[in-house]
Amino acid sequence: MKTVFLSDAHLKRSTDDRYVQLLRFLADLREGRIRSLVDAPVLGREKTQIDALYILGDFFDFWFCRPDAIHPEFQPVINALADLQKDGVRIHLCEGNHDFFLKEYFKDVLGMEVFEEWAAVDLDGLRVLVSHGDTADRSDRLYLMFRKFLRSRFFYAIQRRLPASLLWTLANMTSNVSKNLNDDNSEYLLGKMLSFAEEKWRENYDAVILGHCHKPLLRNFTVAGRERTFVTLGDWIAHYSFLYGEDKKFFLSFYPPQ
Ligand SMILES: [Mn+2]
Repeated sequence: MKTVFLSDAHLKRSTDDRYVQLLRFLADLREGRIRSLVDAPVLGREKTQIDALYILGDFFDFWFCRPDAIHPEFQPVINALADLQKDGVRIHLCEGNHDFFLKEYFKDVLGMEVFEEWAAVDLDGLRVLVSHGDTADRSDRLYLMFRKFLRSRFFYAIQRRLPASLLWTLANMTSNVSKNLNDDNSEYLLGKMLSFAEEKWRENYDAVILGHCHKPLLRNFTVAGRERTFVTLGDWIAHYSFLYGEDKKFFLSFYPPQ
């Protein structure tokens, strides 16, 4: 099983650098090119056709779209995902704190897999937990309540009654004022995520893969005689990072920007 994981592209405008780089990356995946340390020296081959792509949240900077009203800026990247899917790559999307209500389009229309918070995946016999990670800090009750409200039927009904163009404008405004993760904040989050992973080792997971904190990190631990892997995927804003998994091994990689 050859798998690529990424998160936190926060796509907004198709002319943004992160968006352009990501489209190039997806086109490379289609060609079987993974341009980074992953390829030739490590695995000894030139082409790597992947089996699955996991997008672990905040892929879009906002997502208030209906099957009949997709934000035009998102169409190029949606086409790129659909192309990969046509080639036989299974696309899995986890919702993030910026993009939710994804099922209606990605699952019901495009037939991709969508999960709202987390999923347990079997990768070559490894038990892997994948999630955006915004719920890893269980002590942040206020955030968890707000999250619940945003995903409630009530909020769903409200946003369905507003014209899509108005929602996009509002979403754009709120995402512009929402503060960026600073270093302290992201260190704190990382600590919470590691504790979350330790809990999961006790539930016999072999790997925990999260997004959200925007730090690219891979650490291996031996717990109860077994190797466990903890990964935070980084982002496509500053790092262009992704994780490649094959045959029970994980490689944290960086896409060379052009
Ligand atoms: Mn996030």
